[in-house]
Amino acid sequence: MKTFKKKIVLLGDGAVGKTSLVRRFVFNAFSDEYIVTIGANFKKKTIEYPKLDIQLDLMIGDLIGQQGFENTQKFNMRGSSGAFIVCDLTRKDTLKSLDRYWIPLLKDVLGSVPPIIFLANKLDLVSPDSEELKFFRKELIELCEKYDARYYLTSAKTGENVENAFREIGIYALKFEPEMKSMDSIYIVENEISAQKALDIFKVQLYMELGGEEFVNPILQKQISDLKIDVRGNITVEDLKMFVERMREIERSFLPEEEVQKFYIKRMGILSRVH
Ligand code: G3D
Ligand code: MG
Repeated sequence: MKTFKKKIVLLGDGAVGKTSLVRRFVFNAFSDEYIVTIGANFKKKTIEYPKLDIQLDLMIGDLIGQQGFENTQKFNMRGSSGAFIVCDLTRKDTLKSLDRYWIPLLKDVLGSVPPIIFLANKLDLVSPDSEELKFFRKELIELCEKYDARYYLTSAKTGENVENAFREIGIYALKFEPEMKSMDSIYIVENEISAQKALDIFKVQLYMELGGEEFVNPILQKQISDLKIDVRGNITVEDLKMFVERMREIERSFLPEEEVQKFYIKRMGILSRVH
């Protein structure tokens, strides 16, 4: 049996059920031995396709809690060969961001639109003949035509269609090779940026400069909580200044001074654009 390895991501508004879908798929059908945490939000699961005589190690990225952090999202999408774009059947507004926000972002990062499956989740909460369901079906059919995609109505709660959807995206992912663009060519720093955007850029720079989320996230988390920065609410220029100073001190403990200064100057440059 030949083994392949692919990465996919789940995208969509907060609370549509991304984490629950991953949990349902990864923890339900296999024992814990198959679960390896790759990064903070990545899970791995092996899918077997006996008829094709292959198995697929699927890396599943759940872009949790990063709404508004566009560059972090782009960083996490890199190298993906497929995407689930998830909406919530109980909230019509969750359909809006699907093609307006998520698909352009995917295209930006991967060079072209990868195989997509739309998931309309929380099927257990809507009745089969409801208006909502009719509305969603109609919208989803249109989206699928536009992007040559498929859709599933799922429930992370009952498990309905969850495994089917993952098995299917796995097959599509085998056929797609993402472009590996450098992060510098992916993110653009405008002349005037918000404080949140600056923090988002700092995060991605740290990922690239210090080597990945697994190492960087705990460091970041600690500084953000020590400095009492409210990442979901109001980030101030003062917060960012403290953050930049602090990162300089931290980096001094493991990087040569030359590197430390280079990063510091880069961050101060970003900071000067915050309005
Ligand atoms: P997210 O990762 O997209 O942000 P979560 O979403 O997986 O954290 O789910 C958000 C909430 O929706 C959770 O409820 C979760 O239990 C619920 N949920 C997810 N999928 C389903 C589903 O298919 N059916 C139902 N009934 N609920 C679902 P809480 O209350 O924990 O915030
Ligand atoms: Mg989540």
